[in-house]
Amino acid sequence: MLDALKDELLSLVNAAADLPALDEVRVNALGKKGRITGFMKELGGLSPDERKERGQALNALKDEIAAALDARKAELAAAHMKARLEAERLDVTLPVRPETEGRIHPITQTMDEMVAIFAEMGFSVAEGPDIEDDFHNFTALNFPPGHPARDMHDTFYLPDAGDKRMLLRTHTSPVQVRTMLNSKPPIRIIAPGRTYRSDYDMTHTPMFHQIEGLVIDEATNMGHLKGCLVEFCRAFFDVDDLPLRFRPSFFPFTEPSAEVDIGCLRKGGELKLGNYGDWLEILGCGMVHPNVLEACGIDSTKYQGFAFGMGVERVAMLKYGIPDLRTFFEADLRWLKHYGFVPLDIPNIAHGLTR
Ligand code: 2NM
Repeated sequence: MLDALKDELLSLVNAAADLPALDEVRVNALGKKGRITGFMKELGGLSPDERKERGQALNALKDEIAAALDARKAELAAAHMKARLEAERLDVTLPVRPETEGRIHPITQTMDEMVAIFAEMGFSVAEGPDIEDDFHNFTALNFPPGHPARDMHDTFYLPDAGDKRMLLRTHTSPVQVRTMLNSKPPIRIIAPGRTYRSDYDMTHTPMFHQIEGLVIDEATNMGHLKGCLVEFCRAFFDVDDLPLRFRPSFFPFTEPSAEVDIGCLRKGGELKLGNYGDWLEILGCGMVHPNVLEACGIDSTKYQGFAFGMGVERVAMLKYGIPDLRTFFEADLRWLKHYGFVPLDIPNIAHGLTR
């Protein structure tokens, strides 16, 4: 009688066409109200000898059916996977579809290009938090308490939350501060990222991007600063004889400080970069102030270095002829389609940085 049940259950197992059907077979045989379980429940009414013999036979049947269920389950799972792999087959060697709409934002593209140039010169990329404290954003950078330079930055302060007044970083310099505090010279880093100042008009947005650089070693001097920036500007703007002019300036965190202009020509509303006699301001730089080095745990009698910073939007507008700053942050898809970059065109020195 158990042989007949076994044959019936085995044929049901093998006839199950998919995983849900197989599970139904399992429940009907081995579940709480299953047929084998039903026979198990009847064991209590048998004599000890009968119970022993019948119990062994039922256990053997149960094991055999369970094994058959497992085997069929593996078979069905493999068949299911094979069918899916066939149905969802992809040819990864096909070219990208021409209707692909996604674009890299000009800000991202510009920062990628800058990073590629500085990486080639041996710089590493450093990052830090957008929410900073007074020490990393101002104090360590030689802004004295109450100094007007702090107001100059139109700082966004966060609601007071106890011991430390937090703010949105007004420049990426706190990243350099953190790098100096957490590592030893020689240091050669760039810090690209978002910065915030409470300012909104034709030429200012409350969130904008900066890229800053920092080099520190025992004999780093202003000649190195100049060579580095000349090399960068010529590569970035793709003008071989692009002249640079260093004008004395002031920043709390550098001494001496300079503003850098690049050569240009203004004619009929157009702007051309090159050696034409006119000048356009492009970045700020200087030798890191000894007070900054000391605040960041670096011995200013042994080490010196240079730093520089520039606005990414301004430089992107210049390079790609984008006339209006505010359009960067309007998320207008038609604008992005026009000024954006095709995703697979990733800049690197070998392919050329400009197109
Ligand atoms: C600029 C201009 C000049 C600068 C200085 C530092 C630090 F942390 F080393 F002191 N970081 N960035 C710096 C110097 C930034 O931006 C216009």
